[in-house]
Amino acid sequence: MRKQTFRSCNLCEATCGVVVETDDDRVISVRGDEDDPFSRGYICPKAHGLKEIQHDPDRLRRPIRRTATGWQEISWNDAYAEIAENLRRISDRHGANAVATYLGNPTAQNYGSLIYYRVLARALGTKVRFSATSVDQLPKTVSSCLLFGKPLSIPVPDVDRTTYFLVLGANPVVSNGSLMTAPGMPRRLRALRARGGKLVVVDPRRSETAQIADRHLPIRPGTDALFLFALIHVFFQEGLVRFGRLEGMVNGIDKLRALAADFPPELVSSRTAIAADDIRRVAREFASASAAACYGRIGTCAQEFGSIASWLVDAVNTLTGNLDREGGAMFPSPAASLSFSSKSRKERGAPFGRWRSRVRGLPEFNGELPVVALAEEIDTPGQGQIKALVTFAGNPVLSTPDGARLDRALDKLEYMVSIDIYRNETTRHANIILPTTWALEHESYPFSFNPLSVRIVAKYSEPAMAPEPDSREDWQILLELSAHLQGNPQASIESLDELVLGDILPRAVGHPHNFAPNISAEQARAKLGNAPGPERLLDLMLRAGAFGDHFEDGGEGLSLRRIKEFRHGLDLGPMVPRLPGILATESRKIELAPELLVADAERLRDSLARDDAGLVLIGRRQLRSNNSWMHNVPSLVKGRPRCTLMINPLDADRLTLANDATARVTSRTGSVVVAVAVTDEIMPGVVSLPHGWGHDVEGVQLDVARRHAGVSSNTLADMELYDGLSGEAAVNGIPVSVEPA
Ligand SMILES: Nc1nc2c(c(=O)[nH]1)N[C@H]1C(S)=C(S)[C@@H](COP(=O)(O)OP(=O)(O)OC[C@H]3O[C@@H](n4cnc5c(=O)[nH]c(N)nc54)[C@H](O)[C@@H]3O)O[C@H]1N2
Ligand SMILES: Nc1nc2c(c(=O)[nH]1)N[C@H]1C(S)=C(S)[C@@H](COP(=O)(O)OP(=O)(O)OC[C@H]3O[C@@H](n4cnc5c(=O)[nH]c(N)nc54)[C@H](O)[C@@H]3O)O[C@H]1N2
Ligand code: SF4
Ligand SMILES: [Mo]
Repeated sequence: MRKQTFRSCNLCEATCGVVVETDDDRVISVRGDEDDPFSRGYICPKAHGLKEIQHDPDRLRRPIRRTATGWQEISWNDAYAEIAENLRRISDRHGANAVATYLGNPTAQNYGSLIYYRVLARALGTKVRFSATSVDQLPKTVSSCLLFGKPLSIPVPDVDRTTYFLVLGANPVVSNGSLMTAPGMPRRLRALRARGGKLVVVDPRRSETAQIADRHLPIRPGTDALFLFALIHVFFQEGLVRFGRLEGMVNGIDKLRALAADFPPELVSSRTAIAADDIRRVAREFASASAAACYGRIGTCAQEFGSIASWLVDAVNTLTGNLDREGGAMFPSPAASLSFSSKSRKERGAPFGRWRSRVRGLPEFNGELPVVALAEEIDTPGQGQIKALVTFAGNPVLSTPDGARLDRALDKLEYMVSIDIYRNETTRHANIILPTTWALEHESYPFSFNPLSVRIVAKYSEPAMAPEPDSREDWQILLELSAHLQGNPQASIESLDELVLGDILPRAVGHPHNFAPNISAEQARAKLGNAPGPERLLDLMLRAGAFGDHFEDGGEGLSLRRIKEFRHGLDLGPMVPRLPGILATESRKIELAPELLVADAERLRDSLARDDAGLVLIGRRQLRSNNSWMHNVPSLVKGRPRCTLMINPLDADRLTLANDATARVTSRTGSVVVAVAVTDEIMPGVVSLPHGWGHDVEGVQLDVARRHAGVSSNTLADMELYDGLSGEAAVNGIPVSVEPA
């Protein structure tokens, strides 16, 4: 039977509304939903991947086990039993921390994964956990924690109302926005300019976003912190500091002024490659704009000074009174989240460095180690060595530094399990792969992205089709596997899920600080029904949330039932101010000069003396890629090969490299041979290679991707290169040499 389902695309953070047309279990088409109030019809080419992945013959549908004679399908129960036996054996012999976990990016797209992953982590009892966070937004979470008290209190640019948008190290025209959920970025940026606003892009490459900007300032990779300090220097020097309504909410102003005094534009200009006059001009324009927002993303995070740059982005917004104001950078108000109070609870210090990694002593943050420590924790013998690994929706072999070393390290594991829909460069090392249902087969809600969304929205996506027989959703796998690990394989999903609900409920209602103070956990429980799974938790989060019905019968507020009525999504308006309630620092103030960051500025000062003779490598996202894992979708890889090395004509001439020639690119860790694209898009001294390619390896089941293999830029990324404070991998600014191949 033909039907239309209205959903949010779950492939990136933009959450575009899509109309999925199906005929029973065939997907006929995926198109943009004109009636989605948030995205208004916008989609990107990746959305078609929703259809093609559904029908991809390479996608896994049953658990498979690696044997001496190849991969074999096995039953769910046999798979769970074997995994539990092996992980328990290893943990009994070597301790629970010999079993590590790695959580990949798509888990953020699936609220069931995120919530139920905690159950698995608890069942494993390990503290050795990694994720894609430390090649992504870790510095931003660290700085947010230090400035505002919570890792996820991340200011988001109010792109629809700003009049001056200063973008560093982000390419939202291609990435569609990150830590800024705003579907249809190209349209929103055009609208900004149409209303007389300005877009200024700071990027070593004239990116697709820079191409539609009023001004593009090419910057030497890794020097954003210097540029930002210079802006702050000018704010203080020229009397441009204005706190506005933030007056009285800010600590550390004098300390920041003193630090910025060391970084005048004239001093940082040669290192950043940005003229001092340009820096002063941006500072004046930013400070005098009616509403300005400074925003940094991967280029400011996944680099050597990621934490300082992330801090200073917020400092620039704060010093000019643009934090928490319309058109500035604001704290979103999620309709559904696991925080159930309007006022944040005071935190006692940052959850940072409470313990360290075994081999190099890298600090944990929020219970997680940086991924630059993963391979060495596996391949370095000794007490506490990782012997087993569970990966969940991650492909660290292609997505994290020195993928080749990690690839070899995975071979040394005693046991590995992957929860994943493909047998790819990482999961081919697993002993067992457990596949989850594909997005269209289960419901979804952009739970991770409500707290980063430029408008207050709520949209539930119903499944577009029934799951295939004998398949499992992520949350079911996580619960069932946990039950096996705990030696209780017979436990019912209902009883297991009751425990999950029982964990969350008492925090959600019944306390004076809750949105729903007057209802008890028991009363709320009775109103939530008996069907286990993430939907029930979503109902709880919506009802007990800021906009919820608070379990009042006939109440106007949100509940799952209510948002299901809005099939195209519900829009509750733009972001609203949240200060000071959202502050969770001990002082209940914005900490503009936290000690850890101030101390790290010493490292930045030393960098001023560096000579910048050699070439450095940066990354680049592409519209038809999604990190490493959508290259098996034929419509996304057709056409000319895209895994090319961009190089400036001046450098190409010097190295006698013509357009389309092949070059060997070498870093401390490895080398790749790749076709060259000579273009003045990229500044001299910098080369750019997209990540997520390099599919031509034995043992993967990726027929299309293998034929469009490309090379992995993370062969060149180095685990010795990281942000000195947070441990975030510096996959941008890698010293390389390039020669004709
Ligand atoms: N050089 C360089 N490296 C980078 C970056 C960069 O800019 N430059 N960017 C970094 C960033 S920001 C990120 S987020 C990371 C990503 O790092 P990872 O998350 O480790 O890698 P992905 O390529 O996103 O791989 C996602 C995996 O999830 C699987 N998957 C997809 N959908 C599902 C699902 O529904 N269920 C399950 N169980 N599995 C699924 C895919 O098959 C794939 O194995 O890469 C980082 N690496
Ligand atoms: N099409 C597509 N969309 C995606 C993804 C994808 O793979 N493909 N991935 C998704 C994910 S997981 C994420 S995290 C987001 C990322 O979203 P973005 O951060 O917007 O995406 P990037 O293209 O990585 O943009 C980084 C920019 O930083 C520049 N850059 C590199 N080094 C430096 C530096 O040192 N300083 C400055 N100022 N700039 C620098 C690069 O040239 C590049 O233009 O995108 C998401 N959306
Ligand atoms: S921009 Fe992101 S959410 Fe929108 S259609 Fe493309 S992949 Fe999907
Ligand atoms: Mo990411």
